[in-house]
Amino acid sequence: MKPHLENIEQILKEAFEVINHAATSHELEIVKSNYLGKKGKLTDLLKQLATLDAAERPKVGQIINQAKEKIIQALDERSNALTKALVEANLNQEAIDITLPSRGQVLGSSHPISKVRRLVEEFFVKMGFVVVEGPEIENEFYNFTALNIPPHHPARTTHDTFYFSDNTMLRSQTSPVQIRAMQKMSPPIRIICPGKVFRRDNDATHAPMFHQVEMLMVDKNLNLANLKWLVGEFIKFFFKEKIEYRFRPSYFPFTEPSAEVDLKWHVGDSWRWLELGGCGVVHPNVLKAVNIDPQHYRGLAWGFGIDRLAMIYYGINDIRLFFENDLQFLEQF
Ligand code: 2NL
Repeated sequence: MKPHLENIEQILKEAFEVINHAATSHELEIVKSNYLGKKGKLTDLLKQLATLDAAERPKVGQIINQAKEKIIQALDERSNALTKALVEANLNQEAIDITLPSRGQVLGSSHPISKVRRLVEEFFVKMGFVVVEGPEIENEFYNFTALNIPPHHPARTTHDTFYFSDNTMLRSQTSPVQIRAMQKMSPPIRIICPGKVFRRDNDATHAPMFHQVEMLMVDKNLNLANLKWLVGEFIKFFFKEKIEYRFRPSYFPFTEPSAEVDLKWHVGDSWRWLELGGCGVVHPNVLKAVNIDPQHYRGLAWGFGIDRLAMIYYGINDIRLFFENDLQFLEQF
């Protein structure tokens, strides 16, 4: 069959029709191959040029090539239109409706230990004390020796204290902070030292890391009555009610005399004496260790657990609840 010009017109018309109806780039690929591929309709016509007279060949060849160009152009245009439509459809789908109501934000809250610590600090700051912090990794001198804790005291053993090496450990109380403070300040001193302390203990009432706050004042003419009054004022402030409390004689290497502070606390319908912490008059050896003359100055000290205070205050019977980070527990405060 010879290539006729009418055939070319017919093929072109048909090609434009299918190109403009192609809905995907895949369909366009098929159309392209049907017309311009190895066995495509225009390719067929070009192959048949050989059957024409030599005089006709250039003219018909040119017309076929022009038709080819037109088809390529139509394919390009359709392809661009399809891409553009696809992009627009995607944009519409991905559009964010900024007028929709938001899901709201879940606000966090302070940890009960932080709340209690802040309340303790509030009381002492109002009383003229300064809040002092210090390192959690300590050495033997600050953690034990300066506190008049003898060389073979059980508290010094690896059974009770976390050691890094012979002379480096996690502090087992916040007292080293007070030792450091007494080295830097001169009396009158009024400080409280809250922070984390570490002991090798782990059960419902003991955690290997817990929080302590220690009070220290150094001045002339201080005595045990001043200490007992301060403890009473603190209890009144903290529990917002008048609570009975008592000093029970006790022993610490760093205080003499020493006492344990008990609170008369309601448990259900009855009441019990609960231990709040220990206190005492600073031992002369402790003052000597920081070059304060015990002939002229006296120290009062008091240490209690923040976690324990929080347990009494909120009626919690397991200290581990504070450190599990269970939101259902924490959200109650
Ligand atoms: C307790 C007992 C206490 C102290 C801590 C202290 C500090 C210095 C000198 C003397 Cl620098 N004492 N601190 C005194 C008595 C008791 O804590 O059972 N805490 C939970």
